[in-house]
Amino acid sequence: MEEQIKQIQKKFTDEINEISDLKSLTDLKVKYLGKKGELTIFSKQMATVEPSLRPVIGAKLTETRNLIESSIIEKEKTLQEAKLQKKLESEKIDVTLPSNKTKVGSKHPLNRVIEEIEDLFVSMGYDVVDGPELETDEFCFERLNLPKGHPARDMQDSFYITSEYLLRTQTSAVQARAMLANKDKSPIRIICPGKTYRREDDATHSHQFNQVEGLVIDEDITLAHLKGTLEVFMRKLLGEKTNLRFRPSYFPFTEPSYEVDVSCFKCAGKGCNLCKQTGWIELLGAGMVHPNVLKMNGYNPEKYGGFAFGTGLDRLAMFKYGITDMRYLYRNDIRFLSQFDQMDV
Ligand code: FA5
Repeated sequence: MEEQIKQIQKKFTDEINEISDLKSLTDLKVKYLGKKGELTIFSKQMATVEPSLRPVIGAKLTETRNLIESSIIEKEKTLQEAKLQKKLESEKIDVTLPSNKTKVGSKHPLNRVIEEIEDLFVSMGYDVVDGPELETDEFCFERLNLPKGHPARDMQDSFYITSEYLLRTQTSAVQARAMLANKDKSPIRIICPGKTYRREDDATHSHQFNQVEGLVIDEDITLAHLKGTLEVFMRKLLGEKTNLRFRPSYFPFTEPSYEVDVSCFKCAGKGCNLCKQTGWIELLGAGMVHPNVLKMNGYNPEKYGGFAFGTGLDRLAMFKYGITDMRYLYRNDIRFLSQFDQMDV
């Protein structure tokens, strides 16, 4: 019997050496130590063993059981460690690997133009101010010398929300706000970029567009100041060789008023399809602030004068970047927008 126990022990040792996973180890444990396990069955046969041999056989059985149990515990530990090691290996992150490049966007052409203009005017001592897009009839028209029923209101087709509120058609609405807000009626030097809205929609007109307004109020302001300012403005933005042409025009809030054209930068004024063979492109409305506007907004026209101008930023962006249809600026088409990426480098 002792010999048989030895055989079991040897068989167990051979088998455990072959095992490489935890499931097989559990099966092996059941095979030898389970209720019907090989060693358990042997223990149950102790009753048949001659009494004088029982202590020796019993001791041998216990010794073998202990050996099997400790071998299984030992093996289990080894297998658990190997499993953990394998898991760690598979989850290892190489922090030195190059990462996937995340595509970052770039500045929208309109924002580029706005920022450039803001930088320029701030460098000349102007403040950048803001006004509401949902504006009152009072500020968009009345305080700009355009009372209700004035025929010049027809020049701007508007989106009215109620009879008193509308989406502003021009950033000129900020002129009256700035004058009224300036309680001590001291000189003013501001620009106001912002969104404007009109009922228009074609390749060069959008229902939503952007304007920038300029307003200067001070003593002894003349047309020469306006011309000089607009020359600096356009030359910095469109190129040092840009020339300006002032044509008489009409705006109710300025007197005299002008449409200001810039020399076509594509043909340098010679005439091409962009400027419709004229050599000039219309870009701005401007003029000397009307005395009625000064008076209505608390400034004494005997003491103060001023100039104002307003230009469409979308059109400026189109000319600056050679964009052929204004609606591209609002379509959010990545193929269009990504062309401006390289300008950031
Ligand atoms: C005005 O809006 C005046 N407020 C400008 C002004 C300010 C004159 C201060 C005198 C003193 P006008 O309607 O011409 O003027 O518009 C000015 C510019 O806005 C135009 O030259 C054009 O560039 C742009 N613009 C006008 N309508 C649209 C539109 N629907 N889509 C895109 N740009 C437009």
